[in-house]
Amino acid sequence: VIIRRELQEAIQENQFEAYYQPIVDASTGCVRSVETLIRWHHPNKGLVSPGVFMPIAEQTGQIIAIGRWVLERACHDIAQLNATREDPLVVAVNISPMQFRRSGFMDEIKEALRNSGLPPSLLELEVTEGTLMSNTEQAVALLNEVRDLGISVALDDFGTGFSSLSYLRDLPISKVKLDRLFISGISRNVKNAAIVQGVITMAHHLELSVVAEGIETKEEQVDLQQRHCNLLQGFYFSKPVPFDVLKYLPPILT
Ligand code: G
Ligand code: G
Ligand code: NA
Ligand code: MN
Repeated sequence: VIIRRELQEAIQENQFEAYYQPIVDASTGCVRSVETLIRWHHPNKGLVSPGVFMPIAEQTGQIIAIGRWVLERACHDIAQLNATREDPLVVAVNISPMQFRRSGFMDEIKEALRNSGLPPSLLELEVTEGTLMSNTEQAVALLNEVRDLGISVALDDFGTGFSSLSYLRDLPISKVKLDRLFISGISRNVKNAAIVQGVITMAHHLELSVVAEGIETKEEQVDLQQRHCNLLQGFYFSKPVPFDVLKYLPPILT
């Protein structure tokens, strides 16, 4: 098992690495943004998935230090990459529930932007329904503050948690990320297709853009394009890659 001490060492000895997964414009294949996904190079166990250690870090509170590291790293990397690009990339960072609820969170964001020089309009926060559920009033206030800074917010894993349609109506978000649970094999599953089409139509009427996660095949890409989904993400275009690989990815992925 992974224990607190190992995570403490990981934090102190810089065993984490930020990977980035491209998100493309559905109609052009242009890479518009990247989602930051943390990886842990464990000294003996090799690469450990965040699905394994992030829940533990959330319990121990170590998520705060790890989350701050990710935010700093992601802003720094993408600001650096943007200096070499014509069209700047947006960088999306996953925010855990505890991170989001903590009082120092806004200051951490401002600090990361200041340190990196990344414009706020190029930062996007990914939060899940669960993160917003616990304290809606406080969540709305914080999301407003984030938006006032010019940072955008995406509702992640949409449809898998305790989805509430009032979130789509009331929260100052700009994007909905459809969980890959609904995308996988969409052309053979009429129920998934119905849900996906419904969410896309509804989101567009609410002036939200839609990202389909977990695109793994050409068939899924074409299906989502035909449904006018705005953005696509998944192994079909690229797996999450280290920064040194991201730098050399082609600007269009089709
Ligand atoms: O990349 P993937 O297996 O590898 O990620 C597994 C889970 O870990 C996903 O739910 C993802 O949102 C989460 N995750 C990955 N990186 C981060 C991060 O930097 N912060 C938070 N809070 N979660 C992350
Ligand atoms: O919870 P969140 O949506 O942040 O998690 C993203 C997770 O999805 C990461 O673990 C990432 O590696 C994974 N992922 C990204 N694209 C694909 C895909 O096309 N197929 C599968 N199976 N997983 C994917
Ligand atoms: Na995410
Ligand atoms: Mn997701």
